Amino acid sequence: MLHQLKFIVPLLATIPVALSVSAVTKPAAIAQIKNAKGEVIGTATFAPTPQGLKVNVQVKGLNPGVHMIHLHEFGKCEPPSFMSAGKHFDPESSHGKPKHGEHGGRKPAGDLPNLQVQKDGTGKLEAILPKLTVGSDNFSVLKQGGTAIVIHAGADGKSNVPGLDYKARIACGVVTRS
Ligand SMILES: [Cu+2]
Repeated sequence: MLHQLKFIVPLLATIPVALSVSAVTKPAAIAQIKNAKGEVIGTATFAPTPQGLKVNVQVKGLNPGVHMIHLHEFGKCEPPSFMSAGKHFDPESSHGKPKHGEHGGRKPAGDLPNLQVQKDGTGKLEAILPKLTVGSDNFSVLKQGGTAIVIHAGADGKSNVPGLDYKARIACGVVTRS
């Protein structure tokens, strides 16, 4: 028994090192973002870092202005409304209902900072979502049922798309393992 342990203990000690190296280098998930016509207008990539899940978004062909962008709770993007993606991805909400407002004053774990789209229709965003993962847990963007990244018509009550409410969904991408 003691003889066997001598081999097992050094083996266990090397595992955390191997895990942390692969976590930094691998972009583990990707989403192809499509508009309501089904055209690909950008991508989002997801890479685990020691600080959390790093999200990189690149889009083109959108109306200039400030747009809300979030991860939503289902990996389903059915145009043109994209309501199939469900509500915001908020894995902490299962631990009790919010008391005030939409999320009880707390930001859902899958909410990103607003996306600024330039005059030429392109936009870029890099952000870290500290609570999210690419594992098999409830906080994973690859959880059972999936998640989707959704871009809205505007932000802060102001729409950039004539005829659409600022909350309307104008683009959506299902997050998949890369
Ligand atoms: Cu949203």
